[in-house]
Amino acid sequence: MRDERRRGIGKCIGAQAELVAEKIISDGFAVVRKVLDRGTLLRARAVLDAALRTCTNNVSKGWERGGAGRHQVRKIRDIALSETFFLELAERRDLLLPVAAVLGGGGIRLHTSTVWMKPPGGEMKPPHQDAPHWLHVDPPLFVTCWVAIDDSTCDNGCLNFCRGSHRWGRLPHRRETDLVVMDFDTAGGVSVPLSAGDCTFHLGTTVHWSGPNLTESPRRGVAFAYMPSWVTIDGRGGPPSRYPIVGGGRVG
Ligand SMILES: O=C(O)CCC(=O)C(=O)O
Repeated sequence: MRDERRRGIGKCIGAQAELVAEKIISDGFAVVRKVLDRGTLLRARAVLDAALRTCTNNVSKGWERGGAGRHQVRKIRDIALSETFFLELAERRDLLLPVAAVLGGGGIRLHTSTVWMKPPGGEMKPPHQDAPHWLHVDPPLFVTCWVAIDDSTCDNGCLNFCRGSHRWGRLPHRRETDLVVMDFDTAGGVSVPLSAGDCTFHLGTTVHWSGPNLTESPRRGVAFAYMPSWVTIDGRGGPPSRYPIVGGGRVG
């Protein structure tokens, strides 16, 4: 696997958003460094710690090997609906500009906001595309931005992407604990370690996965899936999401 440690595009503003968008469209994913500063990261961790103490809704637990050897929180769904801090993060211009450059004019709507906790002993998230999770959304135009809240390394389960896989369309998946792409070989994947505060963008059809967390610390990241505001729930009409439009009209 190739290591993308040194390949990210610097702070993403203005014209650089176009470069990031070109990379997303050509490779299916892109890396942007140093999006969140230290103060914002500390706040993100504090908000998450508090949320974990109080919230029981939207929390998905999984059996994680190692560590305490018991069920631990794997992910928190819809964090931006319960925590304003995360909604404001999802609305940041430096995140929205590349998304808007890929998805085209008009408004951008948040579709999901998920904190991936990957606790010590956290297991591999198997190879999948995001679009097959949301078959009811038509058309399936998604860009996901994954922001590292902790350093994300090969040892603690950083993301991996299959470059070019976004051109293969929606692939057949089978249901295990998670949806998994059928007959997929991860050998050609690109590992993307991130420092806390860096982020990646990927398309709804880009195959991606994350490794197990072999360390004693959590590897937390928040994923915002965006789509154009005009897409609908297939056959039912109406907005497909409980989220507000985060980038109204033209983002810029
Ligand atoms: O954070 C992870 O381990 C998996 C994230 C992921 O699959 C996603 O954001 O689509």
